[in-house]
Amino acid sequence: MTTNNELLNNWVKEVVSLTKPDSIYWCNGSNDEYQSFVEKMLETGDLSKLNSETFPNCYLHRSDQSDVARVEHLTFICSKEKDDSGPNNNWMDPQEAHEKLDNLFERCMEGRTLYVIPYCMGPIDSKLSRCGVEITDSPYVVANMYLMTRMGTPALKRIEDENKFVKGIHSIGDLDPEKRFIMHFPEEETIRSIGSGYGGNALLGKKCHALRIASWQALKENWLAEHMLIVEIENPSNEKFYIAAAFPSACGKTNLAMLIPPEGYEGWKVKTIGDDIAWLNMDENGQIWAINPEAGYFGVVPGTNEEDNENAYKAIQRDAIFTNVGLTDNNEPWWEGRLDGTPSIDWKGNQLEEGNHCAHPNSRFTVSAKNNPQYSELADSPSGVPITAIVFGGRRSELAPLVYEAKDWNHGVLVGASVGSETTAAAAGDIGIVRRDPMAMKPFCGYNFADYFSHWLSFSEQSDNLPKIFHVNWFRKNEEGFIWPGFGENLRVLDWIIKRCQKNVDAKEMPIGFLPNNNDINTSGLNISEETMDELFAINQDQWLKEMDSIEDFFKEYGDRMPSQLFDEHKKVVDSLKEYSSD
Ligand code: SAT
Ligand code: MN
Repeated sequence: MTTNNELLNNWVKEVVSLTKPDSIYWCNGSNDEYQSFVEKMLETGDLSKLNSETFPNCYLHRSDQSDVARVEHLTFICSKEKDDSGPNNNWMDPQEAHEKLDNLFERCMEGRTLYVIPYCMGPIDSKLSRCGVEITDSPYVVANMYLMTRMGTPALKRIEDENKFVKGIHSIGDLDPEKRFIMHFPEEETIRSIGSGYGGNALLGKKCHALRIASWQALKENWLAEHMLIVEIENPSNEKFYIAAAFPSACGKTNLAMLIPPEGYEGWKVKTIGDDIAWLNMDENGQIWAINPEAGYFGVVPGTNEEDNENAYKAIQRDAIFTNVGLTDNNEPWWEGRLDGTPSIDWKGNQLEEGNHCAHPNSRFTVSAKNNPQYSELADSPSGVPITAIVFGGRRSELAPLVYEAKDWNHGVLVGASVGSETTAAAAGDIGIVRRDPMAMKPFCGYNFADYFSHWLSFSEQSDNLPKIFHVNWFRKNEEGFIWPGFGENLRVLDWIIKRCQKNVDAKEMPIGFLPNNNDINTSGLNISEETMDELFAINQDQWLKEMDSIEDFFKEYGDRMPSQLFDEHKKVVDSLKEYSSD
């Protein structure tokens, strides 16, 4: 044992006696250790080495073919009271869940090594950070946790000082989808996951800890754990702004966080604080500060290229683990959207056949945040960064305009709570169906959404210094496809958002919120006509009234626990939509 901490030792002993591993290894988090894990996996075939001239220190992992995404139907919140988990979660009685899992975990590590990974979500020296320990039998998980979190000796030291940590037990089991479960016990601050090696199911620091368990803790302790990127934007006057933005999985959070200013925006600088998760805390002046609890990116590979998102592309040229991509004829990773290279082998390891995907649509890269050319040093700042604006968004081919601003915080909570998005490959299930995904937290809120909305609303009573709230939609379509060019051009929209926060520009008051006045979105240098901009901002009264009906139906699923303020906000929008005519 490498710790004197009794709590940790006793827990590890307990897990050992249940799972019966052949050996136990405590991770120290060093680079040598990472390399030794890589070597081990190269031997077992868990990893293969990619072209070391063009992709130095990069590896390919092929997962089991049934294990390529999160599995929401097998993910449970096992709170003592069913209602605390809410209609937004699957629930199981904690005792029943533990019994079920004890059976599945029994002897599951026979013949394997049990790895103990102490980790810290957030900068090691930040009081906003929280620690956890993940026990796993997967070397792939250890290697990914090395890239994604601050793990090893410094985290263990903090755990010993605090005598407190979130407990995560993971085993790949026998990868049988019938015996796959991702269970959370919020009152025990415990996570138990078996049967999957996929990121969100197995890297327990990420969605399981930093969102599901942390959101529960945040409710009790008056902060917020959110599915948000954090981006730093400096304008030519050297003023800095920090924007936190929530979009569902695979809707471009990583790209927005790593945005490259387009032509005409010389003098602007963009840096990344985080690409997936933000922990938001209010200070004594009512200002919200955010930290990124993670230290690396687990990003969608397809679509990554040097034209659309050069930073992401550069970040994965070295020291990256690729999961479920294809291969070129010269052993480079290949994916749909790569601009060069000849695809040859698909993600399953077979000769690529016409009509098949080369990379899996949810293939991922894992890479340290420090590989990002625009990495912000402030990602390591213990106090975090002060948030200027909060942005919500979804993937909507119709309805939602390019951008609008909520009228105030409570209306902004309605806007966030109403987010709808077309489903993507990040979760198992049908793709392209609109579903409600409040604050992009549907798969990740560890408690009842009704309580979550109340918690969000409570901030307006505590501060009059809160960020402004906006909604964006990069994905509106016409007959020709996506109307807005997206990627770096999205800075044009953030530019307007910042001007609104600085009170530098007026806006049109519409039933759904404030919309930019004509020509206030800078489109100079963009090949986009005024008519097309009008299309991007068109508000269709009928469609919006239907949308508001569907939002109300969704809210009603949450019954009496729902805060009445949210219905008041909803009614205000509906009343004003009824008065509004599109022509
Ligand atoms: O859940 S993951 O973190 O693996 C990916 C995602 O859906 O955001
Ligand atoms: Mn995510």
